[in-house]
Amino acid sequence: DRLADFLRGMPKAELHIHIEGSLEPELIFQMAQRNGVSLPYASVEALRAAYAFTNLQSFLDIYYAGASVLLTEVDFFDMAWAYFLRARADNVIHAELFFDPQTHTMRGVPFAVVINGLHRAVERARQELGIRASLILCFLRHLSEDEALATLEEAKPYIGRFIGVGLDSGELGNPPEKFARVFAEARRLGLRIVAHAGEEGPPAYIWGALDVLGAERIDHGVQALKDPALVERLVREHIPLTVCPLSNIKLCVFPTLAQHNLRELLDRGLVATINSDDPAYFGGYINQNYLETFQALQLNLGHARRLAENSFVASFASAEEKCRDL
Ligand code: ES4
Ligand code: ZN
Repeated sequence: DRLADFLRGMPKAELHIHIEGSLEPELIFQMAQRNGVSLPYASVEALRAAYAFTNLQSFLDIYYAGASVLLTEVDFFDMAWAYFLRARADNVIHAELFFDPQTHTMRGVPFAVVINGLHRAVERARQELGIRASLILCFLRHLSEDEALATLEEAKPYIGRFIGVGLDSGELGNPPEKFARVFAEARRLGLRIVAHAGEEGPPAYIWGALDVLGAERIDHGVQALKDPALVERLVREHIPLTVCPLSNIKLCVFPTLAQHNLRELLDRGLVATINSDDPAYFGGYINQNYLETFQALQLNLGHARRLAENSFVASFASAEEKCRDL
């Protein structure tokens, strides 16, 4: 229909995409074969069949297994390039990609291999696809703060190749306060700050992300509605939420898409955006997230314009770039 065509065609920004979560099963098997990595799944179909999650941790176990095939700079380039081709098809003109260096350095893959491969894809996406992209380094919150600090040290020679830092992986039991020192150092370096908070965790984790980490944007944040004082703060300070509807359903954060709170987030004046999170695992890229959410929540053309506008407002593009996007 006309609204669906409008959603597909409208220029948009994607602000919450884990590049390792864009690795499709076909590419996982291709890389396993060429790198001589053995997988605990017999086929693409067997791997896809394992994508039945009950919560965040049940997903993360398979997500880290999938990432184990990434060994060379070409692997990281190919993964990101495949994402950029999908992004172009969805009319994404600006993308901020999360990457998890610790998932790779822990396996002996040098930080330089990871960032150089991703950076080459970012450069080529700008030149050949007209997509403006940048990288955000995420610390794994199930690991220690000392390990995050060591990762930030390793990243310092490449500080020009990423724009900010984030915090991802298992949220419950790993509050923002655990990472106060590493985020203080990141702020001192002039990096932009985001954090996953309020996906499965309580509103207190969103407060912590803002007050302790200095987060400028909250990834997910859907639990904010449980705390009216927090909602007031997020609205007053225009703190964006990067919401990922299909992810929330696959990880059982909401029972069904019709019960998702995106419409209410928008109605309350929050700067909410729609994103794909881990599209290879959650059943769709960004346009699929828009289309299914609009259908389930009966959203309209006004919501579409607002969400696209929010995606550019919430981005880390420069003021001049935003002016052109809007
Ligand atoms: C993630 Cl959905 C989600 N939540 C937290 N950490 C993640 N890493 C990749 N996907
Ligand atoms: Zn995420």
